Amino acid sequence: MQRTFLMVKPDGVKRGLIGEIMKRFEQKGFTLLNAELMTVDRAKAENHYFEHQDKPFFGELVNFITSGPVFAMVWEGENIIEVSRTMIGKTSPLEALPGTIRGDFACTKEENVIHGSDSLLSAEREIANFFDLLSIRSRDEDYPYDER
Ligand code: RTP
Ligand code: MG
Repeated sequence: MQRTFLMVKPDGVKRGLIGEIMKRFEQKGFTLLNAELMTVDRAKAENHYFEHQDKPFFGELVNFITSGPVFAMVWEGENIIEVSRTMIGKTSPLEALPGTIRGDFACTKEENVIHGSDSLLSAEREIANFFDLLSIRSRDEDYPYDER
């Protein structure tokens, strides 16, 4: 069982897409462990996207993520990191296929509705950046979260 960090970005929140996006992950059979509507300060945004700190779009990316509330979520499920990335679709609108979240709802590379962790390591790091780890419990009581 894996956990991942998914976040409806400010454009998705403004456009009223939270329900549509949550519905897709619920219908897939994944389990929601925590969620919060929050504004992201610059430190948290820079930490979240630290791997892109030397890219030319880094400043704009941080401006965008801090521009309005995001809906931060922790989900759990079988191979959820890879499967959720498939459900989200490619970064480029030229490559994001219909049926994926970005394919259906985004047409720019910058304002692309949703973020999803891309590896086990980034999932753990991103969850810890946005949530108090003690607030996230597996729904399966027989599988203590701190033994994973
Ligand atoms: P994310 O991290 O947000 O889930 O997106 P991703 O893995 O599909 O894409 P990534 O390469 O990690 O880029 C992170 C976010 O930066 C913005 N971006 N802008 N202007 C550009 O060329 C450019 N490239 C990337 C996008 O918002 C992308 O989601
Ligand atoms: Mg990424």
